[in-house]
Amino acid sequence: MTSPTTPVAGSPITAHSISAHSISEIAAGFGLPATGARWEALGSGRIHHTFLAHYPELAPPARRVHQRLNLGVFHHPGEVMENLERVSGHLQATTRPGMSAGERRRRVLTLVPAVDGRPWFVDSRGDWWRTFHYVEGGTAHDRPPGTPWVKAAARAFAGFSLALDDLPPPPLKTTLPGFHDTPRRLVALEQALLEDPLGRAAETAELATDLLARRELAGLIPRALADGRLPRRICHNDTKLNNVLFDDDRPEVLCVVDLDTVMPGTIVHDFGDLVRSTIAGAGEDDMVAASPSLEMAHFAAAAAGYIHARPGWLGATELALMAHGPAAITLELAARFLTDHVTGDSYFPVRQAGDNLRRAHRQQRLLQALEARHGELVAVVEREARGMRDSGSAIGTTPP
Ligand code: GN1
Ligand code: MG
Repeated sequence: MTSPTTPVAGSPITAHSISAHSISEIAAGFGLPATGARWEALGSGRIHHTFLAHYPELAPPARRVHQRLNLGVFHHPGEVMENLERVSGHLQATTRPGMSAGERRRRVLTLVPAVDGRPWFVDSRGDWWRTFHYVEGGTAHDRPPGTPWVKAAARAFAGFSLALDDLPPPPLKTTLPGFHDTPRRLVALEQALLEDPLGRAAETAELATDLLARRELAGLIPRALADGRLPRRICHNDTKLNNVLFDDDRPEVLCVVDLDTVMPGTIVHDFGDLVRSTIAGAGEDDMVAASPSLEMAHFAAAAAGYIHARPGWLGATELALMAHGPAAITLELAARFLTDHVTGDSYFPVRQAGDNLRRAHRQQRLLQALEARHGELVAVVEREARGMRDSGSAIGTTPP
């Protein structure tokens, strides 16, 4: 699907590097008036290139979000778009009855079709573009402004899975096979270290050894999925805090975004990734000398948001594994960052060489902090689940 002119995954593109010609071509592709359009880079996603475009000539003037798909990551963009259309169409149709169409577009990510009716447009360079209505009054936070934002995000991601429970068949396409197969991620790291194409393996040896020693943790969730104890649900699979848009003024989620990895998975990973992205005092790119201190109130808010999204919706194995989710997903991301460092930073864009190594170290420290306080995490999940246990569903302190 890639064209010779498609830059490799992670190559930089800025609002300035988009030519006026491309802007007109893409706007026209979506039936938008290019005259006077102003584009700026939007958000801090690591995968696609996202722009906010102002269209003063629309009546009334409006903003749209244009996104260039990363074909180096998603090799079947048509399947990604098929999933996205189905998911957003289902959410549009089933949630918030009685809401005006305009308001619903602030609550569910809404595609603008291309002039040929398809949900994407391929430009003359072979790049794939899609366009969304802009969620006016919505803000993405890389760090939670406070605990209520974490709880709101947890409720929104849980509600997202619940709302997709009755998505009619066929199953969604698996857009990234093995995305949360943590043992496979460790194997990929081992392989990268063996091949060592850039001679970077030696400097990472201590970190790599530490990560690779955690095979037991890596296999815990995949094993429970494989033997059927852990149910598969339609999950978001990329539940970083900045993948929800909050109301500008309140800790209320307007819209869940970044739907490319919505596919069957487990809530334990979704819960884990939300915790991973909210529990440390600093963000993924901020280096700290020592282990981060953990915001336990954020953990409790995330657990409460998930568990109470609908009474009794989580099963015993889901509850029993919840406290393991953050460590498992943190281990996985540490391995992914480190693998990318060793193989030349082709997946996660870097500003300078070493960024992905630093990110991997940071995730390792978070992982160690999570492990050190595992008992407390279990106690919090148990406390939040107590109401459910009283009503008949059991939760153990060790994985079943
Ligand atoms: C990527 O697209 P974005 O920035 O929300 C990545 C996630 C990582 C995250 C780490 C499809 O998410 O898996 O956890 O970066 N998404 C994909 O920042 O690989
Ligand atoms: Mg994102």
